[in-house]
Amino acid sequence: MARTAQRTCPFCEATCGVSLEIEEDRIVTVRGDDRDPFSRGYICPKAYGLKGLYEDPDRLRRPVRRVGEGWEEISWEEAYADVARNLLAVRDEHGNDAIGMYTGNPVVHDLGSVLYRPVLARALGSKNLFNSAAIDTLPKIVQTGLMFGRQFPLGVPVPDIDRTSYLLIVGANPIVSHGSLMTTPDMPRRLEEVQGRGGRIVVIDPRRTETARIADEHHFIRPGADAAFLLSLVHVMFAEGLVRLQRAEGMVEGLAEVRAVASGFPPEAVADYCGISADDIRRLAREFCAAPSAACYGRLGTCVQEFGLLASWGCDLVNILSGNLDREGGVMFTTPAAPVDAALPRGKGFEIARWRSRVSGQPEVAGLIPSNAMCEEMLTPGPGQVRAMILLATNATVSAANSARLTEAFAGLDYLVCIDFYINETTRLANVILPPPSYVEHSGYELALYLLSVRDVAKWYSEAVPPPQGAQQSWQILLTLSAHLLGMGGAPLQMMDDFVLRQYAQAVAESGRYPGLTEEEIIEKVGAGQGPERILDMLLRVGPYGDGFGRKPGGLTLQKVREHPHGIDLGALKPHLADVINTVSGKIELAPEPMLADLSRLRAAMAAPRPDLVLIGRRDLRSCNSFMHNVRALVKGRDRCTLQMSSRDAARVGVASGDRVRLTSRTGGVLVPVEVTDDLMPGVVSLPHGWGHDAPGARLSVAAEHAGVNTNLLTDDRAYDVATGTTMFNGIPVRLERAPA
Ligand SMILES: Nc1nc2c(c(=O)[nH]1)N[C@H]1C(S)=C(S)[C@@H](COP(=O)(O)OP(=O)(O)OC[C@H]3O[C@@H](n4cnc5c(=O)[nH]c(N)nc54)[C@H](O)[C@@H]3O)O[C@H]1N2
Ligand SMILES: Nc1nc2c(c(=O)[nH]1)N[C@H]1C(S)=C(S)[C@@H](COP(=O)(O)OP(=O)(O)OC[C@H]3O[C@@H](n4cnc5c(=O)[nH]c(N)nc54)[C@H](O)[C@@H]3O)O[C@H]1N2
Ligand code: SF4
Ligand SMILES: [Mo]
Repeated sequence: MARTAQRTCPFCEATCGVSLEIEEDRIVTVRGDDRDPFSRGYICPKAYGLKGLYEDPDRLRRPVRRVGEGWEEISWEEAYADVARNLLAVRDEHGNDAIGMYTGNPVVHDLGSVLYRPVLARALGSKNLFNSAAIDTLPKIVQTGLMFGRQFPLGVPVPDIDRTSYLLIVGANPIVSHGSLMTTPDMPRRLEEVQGRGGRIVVIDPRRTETARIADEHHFIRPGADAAFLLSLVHVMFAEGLVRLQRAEGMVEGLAEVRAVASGFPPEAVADYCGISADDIRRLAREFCAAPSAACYGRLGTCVQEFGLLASWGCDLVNILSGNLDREGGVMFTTPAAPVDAALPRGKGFEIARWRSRVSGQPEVAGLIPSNAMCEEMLTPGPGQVRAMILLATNATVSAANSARLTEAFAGLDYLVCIDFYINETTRLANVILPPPSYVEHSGYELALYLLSVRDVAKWYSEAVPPPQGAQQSWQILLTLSAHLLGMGGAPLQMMDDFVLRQYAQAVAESGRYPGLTEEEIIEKVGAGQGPERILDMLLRVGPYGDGFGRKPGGLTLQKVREHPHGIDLGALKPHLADVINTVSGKIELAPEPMLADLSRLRAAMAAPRPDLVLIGRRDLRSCNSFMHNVRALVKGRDRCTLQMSSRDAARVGVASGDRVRLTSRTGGVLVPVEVTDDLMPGVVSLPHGWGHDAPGARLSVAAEHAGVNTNLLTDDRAYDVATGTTMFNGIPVRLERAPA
């Protein structure tokens, strides 16, 4: 008997609704869910990966332990005992900081990991916590934290894409990535609708991207020059009297400082450095300010580069000073149905560098150490050296900078445990791998992504297919490890879980959202159960649309959300600036000290000689970072792991499409085929990340046939945005030569 199951697609941040047709426990079809009010039936080819991953014979179903060059399957009891014994031994001998943890990108889609990773982090009590947000988002975390005083991501304003009349996209490629820090299903159609309403889309990118192709206007920019470009827009806004604060009127601090800074960035002074003419910069500033509503949106191109903090700052200065903050069609703060901040400690302001990393003194940000410091923390001997790691859903030796050194570091650990379902380039180095079931085998809610959603929505999905007998869901894995680290390895999981629920309930009660709401009342009303559902129910009920535990009859509960398997639309973004601002001054801080302090570095770079050739990244519609290349339907066809370069650079080096070149940087080299295209700015070459599936000992039979090369052999753990410690994935100086025949 065929049945259908609905869920959201977990392969990017867009949260498209998917409808799966299932017979017995076989997935027959994967379709866009036409009844999902948010995604309106749209899906991209990656959604098919739900079936591909589920069926993949290479995917682990049971824990494995490394024995010599091979692996043995072990029971969950044995696996937990092995991990506990070894981690505790490291901790007993070397202290808490000797165990590090690194959390990768897929965790954001797994409610169990979102809610129970913090439990494990607390149980570890280590300073060495790393995270893929510390790879792709630190500048945004710091910038919005300092300006708006909110913990990430609650202070990130998202473009109101459904109502905007002008979208300035700086260093993002939403036609392919489908958006990031802007949860937007059905992205291609939503962008088309901007233009359909008579709006304009302008793209600033060193590559003429798929988004640039559909845009009204595209300008190449030299990698890393965005901060100067954006400050120059601000310059024009002041110089021409275009500054209008609108909703932010009376709510800003530091306007005079920003004016003084911007006065140093007239278009004529930045044009050559950026590669955009002074006339164009002036015109763009005027058009942005003249539009009825406009949003400046920057993503990876403005974050993982030399001046990530300043570029992220520049984007929001443009938004605020043009009167587009908190404006319909501008950039707005969300009102998520399940507000995680209800369970966070309340305090004013945002601090960075409450401690620094041991070896190179990288600043702590939101409890995390920048990921580029991970290598040196493992490799540098001395008290506090990381000797064991927990890797949760990351293929770090492919996704983080300086892969060769990172591989050496992981291989040299006393113990490595990976929570992952593939034996890939990274997990092959593990002692034990603990596999959660595949996506279709668990239930969930896109808690984290709905915090950044361009409409307020709520959608719960149930398991589409039952997990195999004895499988452990992520939350169970994380909670069991936490119990062992807390010396409660023998305790029943229910007891541990009740304890976790109580902690969340206590935080919610103390948040004061509902005076009189106590921890006891919450615990009683969420009822019996286990795992993430009780915590989610609690957050929904205290959220802006919730039933307030009976105080707002008819409001949302998890039960009510469950009754709408296609999802519930809770409307467009709503202005509420005053509720969001949480700085110590109570105002938007336009000119925080870390930004001002970093300007001298920018000025020095503007005056310095420039490298002849720099490397940037590239995303592909059918890849999701590194982990879907073992799904045949998503890798067949022509080789995507090519080095794109302009015809001018190709002529200079004397290469043509199809030739192999040797590309080298400070850290390493790769041999890669060239693809000549005038979509690249001269002086810039582009290689996608997530490839290089030829590592010995990995078990990815399909991916190995399309191995490609690992671009992070070239990226450099010592090249980072100094203000935040963020790895520069874009703008790495490289050399190019023809490969010997
Ligand atoms: N040069 C360069 N490098 C980059 C980037 C770039 O633009 N350029 N982008 C960076 C960015 S933005 C990011 S976010 C990172 C991403 O890098 P990572 O966070 O390392 O993500 P993936 O490479 O996708 O690897 C995900 C891992 O999680 C496993 N996995 C998948 N789903 C699950 C699950 O549900 N549970 C568990 N436990 N495991 C799962 C997969 O098998 C795989 O091992 O890469 C970064 N690396
Ligand atoms: N299909 C697909 N979708 C994905 C992913 C994927 O791997 N595949 N990954 C997901 C993840 S983890 C993330 S974080 C998001 C990222 O989402 P996006 O940021 O939209 O994705 P990118 O393709 O990295 O876009 C960055 C753009 O910046 C440009 N760029 C590089 N350097 C500079 C610079 O110095 N200045 C400017 N202005 N531009 C520059 C690049 O050419 C590129 O077009 O995508 C998510 N969605
Ligand atoms: S756009 Fe993203 S969420 Fe939507 S189907 Fe594609 S990968 Fe999945
Ligand atoms: Mo990312």
